[in-house]
Parts: sequence; C-alpha cells; structure tokens
Amino acid sequence: MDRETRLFAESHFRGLRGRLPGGVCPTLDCVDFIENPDSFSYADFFKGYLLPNVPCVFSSAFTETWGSRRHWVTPSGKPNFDYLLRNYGDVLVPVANCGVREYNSNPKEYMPLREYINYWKEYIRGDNSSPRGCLYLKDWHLCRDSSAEGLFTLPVYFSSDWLNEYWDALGVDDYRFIYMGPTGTWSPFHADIFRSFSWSVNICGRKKWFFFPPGQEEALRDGHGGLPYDVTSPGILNSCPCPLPLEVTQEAGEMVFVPSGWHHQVHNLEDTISINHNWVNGCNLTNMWQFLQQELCAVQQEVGQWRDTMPDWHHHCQVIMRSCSGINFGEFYHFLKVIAERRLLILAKGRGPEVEGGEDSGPGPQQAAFDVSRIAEVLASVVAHPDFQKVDTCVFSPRPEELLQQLEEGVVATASL
Ligand SMILES: O=C(O)CCC(=O)C(=O)O
Ligand SMILES: [Fe+2]
Repeated sequence: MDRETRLFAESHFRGLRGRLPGGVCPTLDCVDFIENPDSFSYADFFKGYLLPNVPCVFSSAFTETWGSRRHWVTPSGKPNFDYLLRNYGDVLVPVANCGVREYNSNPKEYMPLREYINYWKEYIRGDNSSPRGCLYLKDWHLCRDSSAEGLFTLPVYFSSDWLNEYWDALGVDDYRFIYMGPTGTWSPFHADIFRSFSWSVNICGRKKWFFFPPGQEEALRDGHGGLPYDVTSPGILNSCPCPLPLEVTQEAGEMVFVPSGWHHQVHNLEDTISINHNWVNGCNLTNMWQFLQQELCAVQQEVGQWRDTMPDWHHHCQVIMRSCSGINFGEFYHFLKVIAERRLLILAKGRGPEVEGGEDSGPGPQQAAFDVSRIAEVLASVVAHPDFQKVDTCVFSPRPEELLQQLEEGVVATASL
C-alpha cells in the first residue's frame, strides 16, 4: 500500500464515523470487468472496489500462470479426473447434497475424492442426473490438509487477509477452499461467514452469480423473518418490490470479488472447479464486529427466559455463540490481538521507506499503519461493549485496554509516516 492510498483510506473511514462501510446500498446496474493485469494496481482495486465494497470480475489473464489451470483441466477444458484421482484420490472431502435442504444450507457427508469422482462420471453418463441426487464437493480445505504448492498464486489484491493470517499463525485451520461439481450443482442464498469478503476463481467451467447489495435481502424476508433458500424459485423475485439482483456469468479462469455482506447465490452451469477464499481485513472489520454483535443478540433472545435463573447466563451466551457462529467475543479479541501485535512489530522494526509488498513480503509500513488504525477503532468499540465487559479478560495478555493504548500510541506515531 502506498502512502496516498493509506491517507485516502483513513479519511474514508473518518468520514464513516464507525458506520458500516458499504452500508449505504450502492445502485449498480452492472459489475465491472477488469481486463488487463498490467494496468490495474493494488491501489486501483483498493480504492475502486474494496473500500466502496462493490463486486468486480477479473479476466482470466490474472490467473494465466496458475498450475491448477494446467494440471486440473484437460485440453478440452473439462476437469482432469485422472490427474485429480492420481494426486488426491484417497483424500476425504466434504460433499453437500444440493437436493436436500437443512435450514438454509445442505447436509454434508465425507467421502474419498475417488468416490465423488466416480459419482460425477456416473452423473455425466446419466445426462446430468443420478439416483444419488445432485452432489456438490464444497469447502475442501486442500491447503490445510494437503499441499497446494504451485496450484495458485495469491493475487496481490487479496493479500491483506487477516483471517488466514490468524489461522496460519495458530496453525490449526484456514478459510481456503476448493469447490467442484457437475452442471446443476449450486450454493443457496447466503452472505459469507463473519461478513468476510470472498474471492473465487474458476479453474474450469462456468458459474452464474446472483448478487444482492447489503440491506436488499431485507425485502426478501418471509413472514417469520426468514431469508429465501433459493431466489430463483418462482414467486421470490417476481413478487418482491426490490430491484433485481446483479447477475454475473463467470467464465473459466476468471476471478470474482465478493464484497462484504452482499448476499449471493451461485449455480454451476458446467462441470466446474473453483478455488474460493474468505478473508477479512481493515476494510470489513467493522462489518465483522457488527455481525458478531448481532449474533450475540440473537443468542440472548433465544435463551432470554433463563436470564434471571442462571448466574452465569452471560457466559453461557458466549459459549452458545461460539458453537453456533464459530467465534465469540473473547476469541474476536484474540484475533484482533494476534494481528495487532504483528502490525506493531512491523512498525517498531523499521520506519524506513515502503518496500511495496507482494504477497510474500508481508505488509509494508503503510499497510501496517492502516491496519493499526482500523484495529484501534474497532477495539475501542469492543472494549466499550457491555457484553465484552462481562467476559473474563483477566487471562488475556495483554489486557484489552493495554492493547488499545498501544494501538492508539501507534496511530499517533505513524501519523507522519
Ligand atoms: O461457488 C459456489 O458455489 C459458492 C461460492 C461462494 O459462495 C463464495 O465464494 O462466496
Ligand atoms: Fe459465498
């Protein structure tokens, strides 16, 4: 990140005064297509798409050199089943049944990739149908569970990725996924976990995306406040007073940027393999924090009748929140702490000139300074939250107030950077 972009971003967030970025629904009638990697910089993406929180599609030129596009695809553009079987045949992969609804998602089971590919071949032979139904391999953690060496290069645009940086630092998990499935597989209407951004590259095949700007999903709620499962089913969009969704057809090699809090639904129009990552950084951190507060409120409402009879009711709410949402307030603090300490270290190490960060060199001082300012703003709100004040923070090191002070000092020290 260069200095000018950082100052631009900091003034953008000062102008929002804690309100949600991208909270004001932009009126778009199409999604931009970015043709040429040579004339599209990190600053262009940051100012044009990440900060305003609007989607875009990058041409296949951006992924031309990826190993997966050579090895996983046959010369005719189909999934290379033989290669996949040779390299990953015995790996257990999660498979969703698109034909069965479980709340607003699909039930998943694990099977060896070999079994899934046998099913897929059978489905193709059966003219895109099988007695086993419509099965979609989703959320396979290839990078976490095997080696993804040489398969893809993280595009610089998506390199400020705190979610994966955090999980890599802890060494236990990640939010890097492979999806693969035949024509007709699809992902129901949703917004991404923790209101993260996502990016998605088709290694082969095509996807159709339906995008709804944040807030527009409200018009789609049913009488019980529930969101639709399938926005393409009759009677959903044609009976709704809301604007039609943005539609995107993503071709092989193309890369889609999914902004924070945008609901979307995705259909594979052909045999398709994609790499998808979820990511959070200083630009959508407020969205994540806002989402966590909403999740806690929902839990508190659900178990409200026991509030007066349970002395540790607040603690239980945090426990329930963790099991439903994957994270609670204490862990959110830990996430902020891990990233904050890494950024403060970068700033302490050198106030030299910015060495513009490729994805391997890590954030430079300008990026670190921006990150520190974002964490400081959100941590101030966390520390002031009455439910965070009920969390037992004695065991946290440093204590949240101490970290906040270090960050605020960092903000002052980097003002002239
Ligand atoms: O490709 C899909 O089926 C879903 C992708 C998705 O929802 C995402 O990348 O956020
Ligand atoms: Fe998604």
